[in-house]
Amino acid sequence: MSLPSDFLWGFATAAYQIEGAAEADGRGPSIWDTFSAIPGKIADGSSGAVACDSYNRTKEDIDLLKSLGAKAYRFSIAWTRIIPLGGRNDPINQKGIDHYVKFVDDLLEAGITPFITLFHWDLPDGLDKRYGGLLNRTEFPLDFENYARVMFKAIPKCKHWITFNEPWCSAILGYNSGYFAPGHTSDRSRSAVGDSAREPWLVGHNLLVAHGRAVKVYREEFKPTDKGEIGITLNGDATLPWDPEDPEDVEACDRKIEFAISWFADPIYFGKYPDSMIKQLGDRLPTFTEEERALVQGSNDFYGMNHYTANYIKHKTGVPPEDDFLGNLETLFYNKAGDCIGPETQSFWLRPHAQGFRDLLNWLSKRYGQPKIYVTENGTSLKGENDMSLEQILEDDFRVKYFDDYVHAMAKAFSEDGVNVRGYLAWSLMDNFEWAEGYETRFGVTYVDYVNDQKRYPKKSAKAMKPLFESLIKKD
Ligand code: PNW
Repeated sequence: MSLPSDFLWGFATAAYQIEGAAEADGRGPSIWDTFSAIPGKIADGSSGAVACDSYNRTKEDIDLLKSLGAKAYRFSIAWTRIIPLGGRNDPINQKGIDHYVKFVDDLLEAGITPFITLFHWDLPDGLDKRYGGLLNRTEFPLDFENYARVMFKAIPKCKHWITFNEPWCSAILGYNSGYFAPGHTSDRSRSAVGDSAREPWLVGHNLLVAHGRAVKVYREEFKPTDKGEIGITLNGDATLPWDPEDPEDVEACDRKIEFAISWFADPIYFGKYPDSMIKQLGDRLPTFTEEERALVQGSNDFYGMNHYTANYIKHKTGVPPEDDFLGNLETLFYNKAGDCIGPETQSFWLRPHAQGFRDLLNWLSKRYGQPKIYVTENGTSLKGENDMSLEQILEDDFRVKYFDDYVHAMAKAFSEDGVNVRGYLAWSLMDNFEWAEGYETRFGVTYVDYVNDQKRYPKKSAKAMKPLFESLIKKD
């Protein structure tokens, strides 16, 4: 079992989750600033206004990465720092650009390869107010294209670009459950703005087209000289049948992955939506115009894979349209025989099951013709971590085991199954604003003391990463 000698490993974060400094240097508000301010939306009533204060601690963060031996770092750019109002005719904020240019210079100086995510959910609020943000099929892709071009031009030294992080989350959690910004949902108990049955599919479509536009710009205007690569990051859980004897449960396992991953990956690799989605959603799923299809098909230089957990899948029949985003099935942590998929964590949706990672890597590789894969997120929260003493927190054996199991599963996928996985970014470099869960759920390999000056303390899992990868990566 091994990984190739040029394998890139490191850690990942996202702007709104770590930067803080919400008012600094001309930053504009994003939909997450607006959403966090609404009482009841964030578990602990918090926001990303201060977070880990990483905007002001770039040196400290780079020193941390260096001390952990990281070869790569994935972070996102806050669009609101670059174009505070968001649009293609709105003013550009040079101070925001300068910040990220310097950050990349400093990373490279430290020998760390940057992976930049252009959009990790913090849409400029101005665009949401002006034309409905991600719902706008004509304006949004053009404004994203413009912002992407500004960044490609500013940072030619970055060789790994990710357009969107987890469009599934923006579409479903933002426009179906309302659990994420901008909080659209038809659920009357959760404020009932928007149309959960239709909006998510339009948002997904618009994100795909915006991705395609940015990729076209990169390939035509920058890639020939900069020689970098660009792709999208998709989230997806592994699936196992609730009853392995029931062909409908077995079939539902693929359908679940299609509704999470193939929703985006099929148009990107094949130029069309999966049949299972067309069948279930009918005319609620937009159809590609010829121009849109041409933009989207073939638009990945690599596949960015975010992966955390697995579920047992039980098929269903006849669900109402507002509840069908999973693909007419139930996701469970127990199977028919009563086996449990994995131990509890602090996140209701996450239970470790490393074999699922290997299986899903194989599933992706087979369906999409062995694309180059970067694992752009993988990690876990830990049950009750927020209530432990610092001493206990720093001994996070549960997380050490999670990474050990998952990274070994990935190394087997590479060396025994022939999956072309070339990089791995653990989520996350440090504890941070865990969206609707606030600060009580911690995903960091580094503990952040939010009460005492955001001080960072690497946990055992942070220090375990270098020896883990060194034991697997082949020497030249
Ligand atoms: C990812 N779910 O999000 C994100 O890319 C990160 O920003 C985030 O901090 C990390 O995973 C840990 O949650 C997800 O509810 C958030 O299924 C929620 C879900 C999945 C992924």
